Amino acid sequence: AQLESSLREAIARNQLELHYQVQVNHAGMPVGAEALLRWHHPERGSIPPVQFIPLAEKGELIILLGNWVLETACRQLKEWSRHPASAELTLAVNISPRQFHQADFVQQVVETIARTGANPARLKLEITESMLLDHASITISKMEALKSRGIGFALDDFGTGYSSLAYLKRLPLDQLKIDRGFVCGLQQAGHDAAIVRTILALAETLDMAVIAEGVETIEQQELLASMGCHNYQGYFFGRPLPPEKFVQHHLLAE
Ligand code: G
Ligand code: G
Ligand code: MN
Ligand code: NA
Repeated sequence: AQLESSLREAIARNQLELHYQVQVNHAGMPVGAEALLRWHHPERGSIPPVQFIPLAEKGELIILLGNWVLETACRQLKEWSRHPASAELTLAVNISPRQFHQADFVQQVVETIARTGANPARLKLEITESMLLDHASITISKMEALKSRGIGFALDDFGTGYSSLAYLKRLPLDQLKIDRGFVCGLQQAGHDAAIVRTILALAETLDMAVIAEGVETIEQQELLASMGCHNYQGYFFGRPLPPEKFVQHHLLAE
């Protein structure tokens, strides 16, 4: 409860910030970013999202937080659109289940895009398997309403949940994100390499793009490339960075 009231304050007092982690293509060129929330607490320093997002998700606070994230991300997209080096980047935003299941979620997204002038074709919403299990037909119609306006969808942490293939086929997804747990285990004996191959084959069948998360070494990147995965995100390519550093480090270098 203590944390909850200070989180409310954090939103009001500008203690929140989005950091951006680069996503690269086969040539290592930046093609997009994932927005990741950071909280700079005046006394407690930097509080990682795992310590406050699950808490916010228990109540209405996640709606406030989610709207702040969406608004900030869309403003960032608008800002990037002004400069040739960043104009083509896509921006992935994590959407919590509770936020997605709000009756006016589609309207919120559409209004935020209109208000900020962001290009919807550059916005990607990251959802997770767990939120797809209930209310299938409403979920699909919401996704389709947003897709018809150009917004993309990525399925985060893919492989860790329980989506049936039949269900996955019905969803208008653009991209599967291979969970970093599988990338981490790629070089060890075990099933992770086989799972990654299966995800890649599945994505091809369903005509979805794939990105591997949590790529930390060149060996992992090369293995993934040899399996046919050509988009990557992870510390090997860059940590999440505040907006100015993201541009300096990834777009203005060389
Ligand atoms: O940035 P970090 O690796 O610490 O993120 C930890 C977790 O918090 C991840 O599961 C990530 O998806 C989640 N997360 C980070 N930023 C956001 C956000 O803006 N909204 C939501 N709903 N989750 C986020
Ligand atoms: O659940 P989600 O995929 O949204 O979480 C992304 C989280 O993964 C972020 O908190 C980010 O900081 C973290 N992350 C990004 N790249 C790497 C990586 O290469 N290794 C590890 N261990 N974590 C990473
Ligand atoms: Mn994510
Ligand atoms: Na993930």
